[in-house]
Amino acid sequence: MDLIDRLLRGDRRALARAISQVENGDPQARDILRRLYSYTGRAHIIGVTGAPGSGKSTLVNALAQEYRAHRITVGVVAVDPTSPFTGGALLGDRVRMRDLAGDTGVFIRSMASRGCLGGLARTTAEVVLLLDAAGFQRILVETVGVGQAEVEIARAAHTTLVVQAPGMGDEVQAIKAGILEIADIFVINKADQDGVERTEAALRMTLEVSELPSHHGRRQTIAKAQVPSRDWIPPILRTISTRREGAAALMDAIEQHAAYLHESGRWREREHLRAAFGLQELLREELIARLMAQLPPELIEAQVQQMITRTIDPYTAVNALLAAASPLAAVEANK
Ligand SMILES: Nc1nc2c(ncn2[C@@H]2O[C@H](COP(=O)(O)OP(=O)(O)O)[C@@H](O)[C@H]2O)c(=O)[nH]1
Ligand SMILES: [Mg+2]
Repeated sequence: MDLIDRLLRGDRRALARAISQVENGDPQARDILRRLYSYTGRAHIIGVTGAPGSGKSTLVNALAQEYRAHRITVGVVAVDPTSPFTGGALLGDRVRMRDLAGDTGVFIRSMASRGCLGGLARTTAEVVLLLDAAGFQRILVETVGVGQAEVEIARAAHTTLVVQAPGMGDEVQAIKAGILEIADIFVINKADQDGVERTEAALRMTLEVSELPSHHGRRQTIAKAQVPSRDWIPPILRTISTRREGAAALMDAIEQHAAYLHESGRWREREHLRAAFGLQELLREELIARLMAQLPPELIEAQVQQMITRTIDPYTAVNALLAAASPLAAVEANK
């Protein structure tokens, strides 16, 4: 039986191998993803984002156990910026290993954020596809919550959890622009620690009067209460992940969000966005790769040299390179 068939039957070794191939940018990976794509689209993808140390890994572990208690299978992708590519698992991962060891209904993969060929967001999305094809019903994606790639990964989820912890400095600061807009559920973890009330109050205040851009380019202040009732209002939940407290309520909220997405038609909308975004990314990458394959490095260097001496401007340089590459590419995009 080949790798694809084994992976579709949930064979863990086949899945692990396919993931490695995706991470390493193996030429076979693309073929695997091509053949598996029609078997994907069944999993509920849940992004978990927040500052380092807020307890995301511990929370994911607690959630995974909660799902397993309900016989729901779980795949976990942890995007870890600190561990080296082949490196050792962090504390959170070791805790996960211990609690979930030997359970075939769980599959955990930590990925280093540096060294991924083809970009972190795409590699993560591809690993999620593999877990989806392997039949995992929920896929938890843990990211750090800083930087554009992290926001993109969270955006690729159906449901995004934003995790905060008390006593981690300026709470309002932690709720960065962009994070607020991607949050479907807020989790205040470490609810056993001092300052949990203050953290929640700060979060509520930010949510109640949140600034949203209007359609006319002006910024408009609207109260969340004015949002039509069919819309989802992100709940704020407290957890103590180290004791698994609040995990059941969090799982319920996630399931409610999935139900909301289906009933409101938003699931379809998100799938449409995900597909359109994925297509655009791939197209961009593919175009660049094909273009670079056609252009001699000396020609590019010559443009750079002329730019340095201000003999030409970058726009003219780009046009010259595109003209040299192919008749199709020579057509200026904005003419
Ligand atoms: N007191 C307390 N500590 C927690 C809780 N959740 C996680 N931690 C601890 O916080 C530290 C960081 O947790 P981790 O899950 O690795 O955070 P991450 O960096 O966001 O993934 C670890 O020492 C955890 O044991 C909690 O609910 N209460
Ligand atoms: Mg972690």
